Amino acid sequence: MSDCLFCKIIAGDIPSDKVYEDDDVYAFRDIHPKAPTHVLVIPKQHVATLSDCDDPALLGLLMNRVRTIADDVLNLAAGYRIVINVRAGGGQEVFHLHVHILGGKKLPF
Ligand code: DGP
Repeated sequence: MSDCLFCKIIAGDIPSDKVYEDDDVYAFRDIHPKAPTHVLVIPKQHVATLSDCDDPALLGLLMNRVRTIADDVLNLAAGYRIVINVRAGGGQEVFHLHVHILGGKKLPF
């Protein structure tokens, strides 16, 4: 989608600190980290919000990649948190589905 910030990051039109990429997903460090490790995992297919995605295969693939990236790429062996903000009321600011991975310290509830 031409006016989507995260689609522009995937395309390389906006620079990002990439940690992982394959045919289906792209992962990069959040520009405003809320933890020592804060990475966003996004599907390459443009989906605006979780509520817009009625595709079990895509959501399963996304979660599978999240665990692979957290455990095998970021080595968050002590544990981590995943967050998906849904729509403005849920705190979503960028309308391209993304999973936050937060870790690198003991996280408060
Ligand atoms: P959310 O509130 O769930 O929509 O989270 C959006 C996140 O995206 C927020 O934590 C900041 C991050 N972000 C926004 N713009 C950029 C950018 O240009 N580059 C990077 N790396 N992260 C961004």
